[in-house]
Amino acid sequence: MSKKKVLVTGGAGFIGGNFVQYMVNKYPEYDIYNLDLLTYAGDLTKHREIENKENYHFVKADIADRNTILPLFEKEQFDYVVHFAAESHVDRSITEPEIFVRTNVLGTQVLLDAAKQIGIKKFLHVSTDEVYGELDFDPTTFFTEETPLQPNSPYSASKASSDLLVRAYHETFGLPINITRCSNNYGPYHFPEKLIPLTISRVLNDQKVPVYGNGGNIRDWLHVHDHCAAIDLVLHQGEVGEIYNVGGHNERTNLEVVKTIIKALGKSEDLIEFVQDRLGHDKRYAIDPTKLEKLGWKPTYTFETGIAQTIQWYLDHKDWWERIISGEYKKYFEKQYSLSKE
Ligand code: NAD
Ligand code: TDX
Repeated sequence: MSKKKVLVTGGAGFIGGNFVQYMVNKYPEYDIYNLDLLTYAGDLTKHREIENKENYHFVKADIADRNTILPLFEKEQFDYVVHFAAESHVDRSITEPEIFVRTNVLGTQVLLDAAKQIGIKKFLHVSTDEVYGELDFDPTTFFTEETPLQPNSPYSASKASSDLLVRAYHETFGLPINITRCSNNYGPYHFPEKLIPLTISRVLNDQKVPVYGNGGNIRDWLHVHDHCAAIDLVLHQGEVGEIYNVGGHNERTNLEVVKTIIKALGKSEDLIEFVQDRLGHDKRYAIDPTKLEKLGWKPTYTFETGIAQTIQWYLDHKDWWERIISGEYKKYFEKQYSLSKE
């Protein structure tokens, strides 16, 4: 019997990269194809330990390039698609929205056409809780799969648009799909433009940490390894056409997150600098994961165990993030933030 072929888009990024490693190691009987354009957020050095394995393959391609994607699907006849590739940073979507529409909306539509053309067994679209908009600070309210879509940033609007296209390909063409919507991920290989790795890397370098507004906005944190297990479960056991929220009841204010990291690294809270708030900054995200739990998912990390593991990982992999925060990232950082003297 021939091996099952799984196409993972965005497998050089943060979550897709962790998922590729998880799948290559867990399923030697599958061929895992990592398709990635290698934008600023893509990096293949993270795959040194798996890159020579027989069941790992890399394809450099743009998901929005129909002339490449359609023939690739015809040639490889993938069984499953797990779609992570996206522009993922909210702040960048505020300064440069256009690329978010091209990659997240058009790119998803090209993949859907390709998947339809070859009769894919399952198209799993990785989305975000940000498509639901924001919650207020009432701790008894949560996003469920029934919460109406009300995206507030160009990023979340582009993700919601892609979700609707995925749903429409299921309704119109019977494409076997799932959509997962997860809360904020953190863990190994998180790109240091995002709050947690940005804080760890800057605190380790005794640099100021920019906190937007008063730091009171709340995010629900999910360790990336728990997210990978959730996607594996939905891919294999998710009911076709269904949406599953992924989150682990780990709500923290941004200020709590930053202070936790500073304390763990034995540094001073004087490193915190309150800066101008993000435009349209969503107040609070919080996921109700009951539907996924009924399918059999349970997170293995609490925020405390997960953040300790993550901080240790950044201490052990300084070479990885130091290389990233030199180069193009430096220019981005200077443009995005104006901080007092470092
Ligand atoms: P990331 O920015 O770290 O990685 C994105 C990857 O996609 C990169 O490797 C990049 O090179 C690739 N890519 C970008 N444009 C491409 C294109 N046109 N063609 C092919 N590849 C392209 O993102 P992430 O944080 O790993 O997020 C992965 C997915 O999960 C995204 O769809 C995001 O919306 C979703 N998500 C992320 C989080 C989070 O907390 N990071 C939470 C919820 C949902
Ligand atoms: O410098 C900062 N200071 C700050 O206070 C940055 C980068 C962020 N923040 C705040 C904004 C948010 O309230 O921290 C919180 C987390 O910010 P990000 O790490 O940028 O994540 P967020 O905007 O919540 O979006 C993330 O989770 C949902 C991912 O980047 C998205 O791809 C995902 O869909």
